[in-house]
Amino acid sequence: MAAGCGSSDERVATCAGAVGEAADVKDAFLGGKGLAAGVGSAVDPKTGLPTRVVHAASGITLVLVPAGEFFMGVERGEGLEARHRRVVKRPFYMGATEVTVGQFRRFVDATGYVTDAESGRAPEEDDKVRGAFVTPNDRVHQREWDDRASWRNPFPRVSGFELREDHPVSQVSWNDAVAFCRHFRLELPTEAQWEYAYRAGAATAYPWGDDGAAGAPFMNGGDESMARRFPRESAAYAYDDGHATHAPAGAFRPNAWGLFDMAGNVEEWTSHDSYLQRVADGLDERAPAPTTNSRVLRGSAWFSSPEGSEPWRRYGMRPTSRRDFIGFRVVVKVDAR
Ligand SMILES: [Ca+2]
Ligand SMILES: [Ca+2]
Repeated sequence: MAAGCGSSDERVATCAGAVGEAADVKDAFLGGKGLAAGVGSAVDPKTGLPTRVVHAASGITLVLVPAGEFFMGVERGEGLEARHRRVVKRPFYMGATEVTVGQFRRFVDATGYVTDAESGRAPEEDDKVRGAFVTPNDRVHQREWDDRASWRNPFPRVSGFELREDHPVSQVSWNDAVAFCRHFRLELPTEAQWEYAYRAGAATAYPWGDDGAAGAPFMNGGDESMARRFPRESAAYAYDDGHATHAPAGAFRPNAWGLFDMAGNVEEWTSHDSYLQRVADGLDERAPAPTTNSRVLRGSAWFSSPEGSEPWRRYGMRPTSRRDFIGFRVVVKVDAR
């Protein structure tokens, strides 16, 4: 619409009409999704959509991720992680942060939803019904089952931990994340959407360049604060980010597209229904039907290092799994052009 606008009176009139039409489409789209333009939002010239929106019912702020293409995976990788071109056909909105405890509480308050960890309806293992695997008080990497654990109490054995409303929600299964999304008419990102958004246009090994260590300011990881709190651990890297376990969402530097905590804090469920399959046609459609009882997690966690937070890393867990290092963020598809 911008090309040629203003070069004659007639064209100005045409362009004004186009602007009005785009605004109507934009408003209808946003309203239909329960979104409103966020404070300080700009307008994306390609779509006419605000670059920053708020989903009123959940309180989630989302940022506009442009359409485009990228190379997914890693050059030296094989099979599922092998480097391949990927097209993201449409822009989408993605949660600026992981879903927080407070946002998840809105869902629970509205629906009375009981998570897998609380109900035990989806056992993790035969003798592990209610609860979740948790971090012991003195170490991180040998988790123990605890039937008290849930999103309300993610670290029942870690003294001194105090849950905050702006912490990322954790101890939520894939089933719980999907229930949250269904209620609010949001979605989990596909693997392609997640990796594309994490890379944020960078063609380097990491979103912040080729030096993994330079990512420390972007993430809450397994730093010296973690090592001090858990005496049987050593820091995964030489840095003090000030947070021994979870950090409040959005506490570190965002990536180039305004997304926080893509590396670190909690790993994030994707919509990908199968760990084994990926869409092979180069497009960003949703994953094929489930073929395994496994779901894909993306991103790294509060015990990870920036070097270990490569964009291509993917992990498989059962849809019933819950951990204190697993959460999620949401996306909204953009249908308006
Ligand atoms: Ca930390
Ligand atoms: Ca994360």
